Amino acid sequence: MVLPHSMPLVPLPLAARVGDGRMPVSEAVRVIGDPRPVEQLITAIAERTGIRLSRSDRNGDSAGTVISLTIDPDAAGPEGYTLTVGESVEIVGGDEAGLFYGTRTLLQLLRQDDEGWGFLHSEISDAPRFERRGVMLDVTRHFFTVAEVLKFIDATSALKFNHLHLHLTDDQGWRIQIDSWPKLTTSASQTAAGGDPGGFYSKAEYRTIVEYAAARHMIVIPEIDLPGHTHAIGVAYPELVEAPVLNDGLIAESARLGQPLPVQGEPYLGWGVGHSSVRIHDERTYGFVRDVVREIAELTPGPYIHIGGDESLGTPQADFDVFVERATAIVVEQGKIPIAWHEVGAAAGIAEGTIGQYWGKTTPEGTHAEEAAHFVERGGALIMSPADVAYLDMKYSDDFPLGLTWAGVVDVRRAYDWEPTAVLDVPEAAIIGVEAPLWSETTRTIGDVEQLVFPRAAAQAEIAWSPRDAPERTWESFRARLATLAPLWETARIDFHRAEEIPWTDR
Ligand code: TNX
Repeated sequence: MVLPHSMPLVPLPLAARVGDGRMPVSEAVRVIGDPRPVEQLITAIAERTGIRLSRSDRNGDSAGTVISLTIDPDAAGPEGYTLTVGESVEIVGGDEAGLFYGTRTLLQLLRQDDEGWGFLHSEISDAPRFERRGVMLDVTRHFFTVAEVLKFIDATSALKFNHLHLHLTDDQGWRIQIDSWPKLTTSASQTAAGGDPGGFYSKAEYRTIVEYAAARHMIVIPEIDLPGHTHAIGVAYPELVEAPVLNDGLIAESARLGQPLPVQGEPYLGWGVGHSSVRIHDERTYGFVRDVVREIAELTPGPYIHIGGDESLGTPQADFDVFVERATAIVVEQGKIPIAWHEVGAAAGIAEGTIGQYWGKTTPEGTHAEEAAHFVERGGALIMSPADVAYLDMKYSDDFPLGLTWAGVVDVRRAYDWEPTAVLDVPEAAIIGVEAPLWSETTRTIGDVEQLVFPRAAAQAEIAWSPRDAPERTWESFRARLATLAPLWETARIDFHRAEEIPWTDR
């Protein structure tokens, strides 16, 4: 039997020895280092245990039991760290992010037994496999408040995710303030799927999210989905969009779900796709795109802007190609690197260096693999989000109350058992990492979101972070280690799904 606490770590570190002994936690333990990581760690330990450690500056007395936090680029690579728990705790980050990840590992080593709280003795040396480890939150089909997004950042950065992709615009609502086109928020933000209330982030609120994420070493990637998924733009500015194009799939699906069909200029409350498009042969459209991208770029310290590009089913291919070539060029002109869903790779002249996001299946269908490969030919790279394993909005089982099934039914094991470099026929180096998207058609509350995201996001975190060939990179090891996250998620009030596949522990 695998002892539940033999190594309570997810994602699996590069090299780790975790022993049976513990370093007891008490108010006498002092944390030494730079103010921000020290304060973050003290707060997290207090939330979990009720014990508030003291801080002392580096020049202070170093006698007694300490947790020391330092940075030394010679000790570990980017985002890497070393961690030792013995008489004291020493974490050395290769950089600030590495130090942060070392403290996230330490929080997983923090355990309660009959004698109280302690850190498990250990010796760890760690660094990520992929530079990109992302999650996506769709705040459009349903809107989530700033406080809810910050909680989501806490929970996902604890799994060492380093990018948060926000799907900010779609048919059901526009969620970000744009000063040059004010009706996007005064009018097109008010609704959500199923007639639920909408909402939007003011620029100040959006900056709060970006800064909170940055303090946890997460880069926010804003997505403005174009040229399709744009029905809401037409609620505010009818002159920018085409009349809805009703495809057979949309008509059948809407009838099955009892949802209304889109009507030009009126809010769309269903979740059918592929019916909307901006006007591709009207110069006003490009003025709009330029204004939006410029204002979003101003709000974005990170290097990327995502321009969508998925499911433009009613748009003729030649028009689609013209549009995405121009849209990717506008992102570059505003000083950012474009990211786009893989369909955009169909266009010959996308901006050089555009990053593609593959959301086809693990066995690619139709033209998906070719489209993805074209980003690499254009000097870009690929993020892997195969829908049949990495989509967090698929149901865990046929009878799970939340989620969709179009890409499959994805239990935790299925979410864990895939390899990012084995899906497409491109050089391994072109795969920069993994992103796990949560689409919010069926999630009306952040609790619903958490049910779908946790625990499966932990599987994607391990695929993105952990070495491919480590002996513990197995389903049996993962499920035993994953089980130990339950008390951490309980403390953080994360409404995770207690999947039956996992032998959950309570401390
Ligand atoms: C496909 S994935 C979509 C979204 C839906 C999602 C639901 C992608 C790029 N487009 O519009 O929300 O499926 O799983």
